Amino acid sequence: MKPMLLPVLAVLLAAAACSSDKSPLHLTGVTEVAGRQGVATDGTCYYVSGSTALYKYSLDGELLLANEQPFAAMTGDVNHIGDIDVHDGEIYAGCEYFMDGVGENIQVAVFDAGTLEYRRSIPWNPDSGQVECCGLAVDAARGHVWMADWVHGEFLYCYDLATSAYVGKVMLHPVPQLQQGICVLMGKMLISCDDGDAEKEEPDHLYICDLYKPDGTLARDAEVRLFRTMDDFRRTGEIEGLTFNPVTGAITVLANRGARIILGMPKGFYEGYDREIHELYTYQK
Ligand SMILES: [Ca+2]
Ligand SMILES: [Ca+2]
Repeated sequence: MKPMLLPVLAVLLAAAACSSDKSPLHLTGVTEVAGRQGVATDGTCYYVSGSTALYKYSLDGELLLANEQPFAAMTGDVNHIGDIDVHDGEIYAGCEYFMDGVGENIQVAVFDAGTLEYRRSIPWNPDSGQVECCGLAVDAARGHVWMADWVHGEFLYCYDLATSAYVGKVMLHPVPQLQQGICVLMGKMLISCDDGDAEKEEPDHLYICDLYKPDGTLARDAEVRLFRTMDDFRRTGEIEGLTFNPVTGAITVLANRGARIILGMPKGFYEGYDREIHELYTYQK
């Protein structure tokens, strides 16, 4: 185990052992960004996804680079990016053509983290049953990349990082509703869910589960537990992607506020807002 991962593991284990009210994670900073979908960090900068764009920020929140034509070099129709991850100098982005409640041409699109240019894709296996990709996570230690499904959230779907082969899926119990982002560390999966209704000022939540058996193979089922109630956003809204900082052990979550989103459709703004604000909330033990 790398020494730098020890504080990260300590955060995970301590937080998982606590109820949401006793979570040891506290808010250390809020940074406004341009994207509304996902976030990833390698400890040196933040990568942020909008629905149709990728951005690179310094850890202080300075915009360093943008790619607002990320689909130009990709094969087939693509119109949506969900949550993202970063691994070994590359951004992994859950991409698809989303229309009428289902995704087509679902893929893990890989971009150069230095230039934000498209490199290649891991295609989805339609026979897996997955019909949408809201987010993904790279488990570098196990050589896997996982995809989550906003429409049918019963399963998480696993692909081989080296060969792109479909490995299998793990069933979630209970099923987290309206998943948005996922993030893996030490075989545990954190899941962000937009399950609080902003109309009723309900907070959204993070959940945690184990995806592997002790022998390292995929579990058939995973028990999902509440990790944290996100009741400290500046206004209730839409939680999106999330990431770990592998250097500091901080958890960063992207959240949107201000826009009224009813059944997934924008319906104007809440009082005091004339636009939707996208922010990174960072938490540390
Ligand atoms: Ca999303
Ligand atoms: Ca919400």
